Amino acid sequence: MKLVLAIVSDEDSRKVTTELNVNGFRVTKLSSTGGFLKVGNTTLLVGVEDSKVQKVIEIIKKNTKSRKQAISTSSYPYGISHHRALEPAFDLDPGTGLNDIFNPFVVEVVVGGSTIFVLNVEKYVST
Ligand code: 2BA
Repeated sequence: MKLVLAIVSDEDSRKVTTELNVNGFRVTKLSSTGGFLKVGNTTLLVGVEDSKVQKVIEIIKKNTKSRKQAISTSSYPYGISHHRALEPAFDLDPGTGLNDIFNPFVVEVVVGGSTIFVLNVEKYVST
């Protein structure tokens, strides 16, 4: 048995859980918060036989979509502005190279449709 742990956006969570239920999968939904953006997302727990893991992943992928989210560099730690995932949307001091030191600027982050982990389950008890 496996535990599929999937982090999805709040916007997609209803659709995903409904589709999983309709296909016979039991789901637990947890409210979670992304460590980077500090905004709410949803963590889904799905306990499933090994042979059905791929089906669960397909349903999650089919019912989630990636989104762009704009954030200000002033709201995350120094140094992260150089990360590959962050593209400046506009620069307050073009050409000076000082922009990310003295002026916060807005960057867009692509938040994936889903982040999925598949864990081995040692024991499953349901009473
Ligand atoms: P957050 O941690 O809020 O991250 C939101 C998005 O910000 C990420 O999207 C990624 O595009 C970007 N990001 C995250 N950390 C970054 C960093 N250090 N530097 C630059 N950009 C960064 P996703 O990768 O699609 O992740 C969406 C959410 O899934 C995350 O929200 C987090 O809650 C969860 N997640 C993703 N990978 C994880 C992992 N390896 N372990 C635990 N949770 C994870």
